[in-house]
This record gives sequence, structure tokens and C-alpha cells, in this order.
Amino acid sequence: MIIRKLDDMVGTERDVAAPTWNSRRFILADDRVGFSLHDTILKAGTSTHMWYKHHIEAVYCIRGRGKLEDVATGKVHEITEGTMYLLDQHDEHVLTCETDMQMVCVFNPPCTGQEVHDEDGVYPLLTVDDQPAAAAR
Ligand code: 9YT
Repeated sequence: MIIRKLDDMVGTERDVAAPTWNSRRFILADDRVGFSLHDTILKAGTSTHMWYKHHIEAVYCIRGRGKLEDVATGKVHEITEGTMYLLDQHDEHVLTCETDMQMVCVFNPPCTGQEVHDEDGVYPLLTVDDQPAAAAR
């Protein structure tokens, strides 16, 4: 069993900052459980273009309000506390935050923690090598 607390991750390498968001990674690829779990704060007044071509992502909004554009269709969805969206088609999307938004994100395959969005909002597909799971080290 693994127990991790948000407060313990702040300021560590599990706390990753980008211009429009901050993501605290509870579970990463080196835990070897098949997914990663992130607590992400997206900043009020920002728009983030994302396109996870190599990952499936589920996002559950637990705080805040914003709009999610499906780039392929132009359809815009209201996202508020209690809304989940699943990018099951590797959907290209733009999230615009009216307030700060707190999201719980699950990625499959799991993120390693080293991914950086490229100019298209894509994360590269990174994997961990054959070393033992983080919990066993
Ligand atoms: C909601 C969302 O996808 N934000 C971008 C950050 C990403 N989820 C991450 O790496 O945690």
C-alpha cells in the first residue's frame, strides 16, 4: 500500500509547473500500476491547448468553472465542479478557465513525470526502464 499527501509533494519533482497549470503527481509510471494520477490546478483566465495523441486521459473537475472546446467538432462544453470528461478518442481540445480549476487527471499509459507539451499540446510517449517499482526501491 502506498500513501501520499498533497502537501508533501508541493515544491518537489512531483510538483510540475507550466505557464497555465500546476500538476501534482500522486502516481507515476515508476509505481508500475498502469496509470498515473495527477491533481492539477489550471489558472483563471488562461486557455490551454492539449492533444494527448499517445495517452487516454480522464479529467474530473472538483473545483472551478470553465469551457472545454472539442477542436474537431467546435463543440464547447461547460465544465464545473462534479463534471468528468474522458478523452477516449485522443481528442484535441482547448480548456479555458473562467476561475481557477482543480482537476483530478488519470493517464493511461502512465506519465513518467518528464513529459512536456510540444507545440501541438502533445505529450511524448515515455516509458520507464526495467528497474523495480518506486515502492520497492
Ligand atoms: C486538465 C489537464 O489536462 N491539464 C494539463 C495538465 C496535465 N493534466 C498534467 O500533466 O497533469
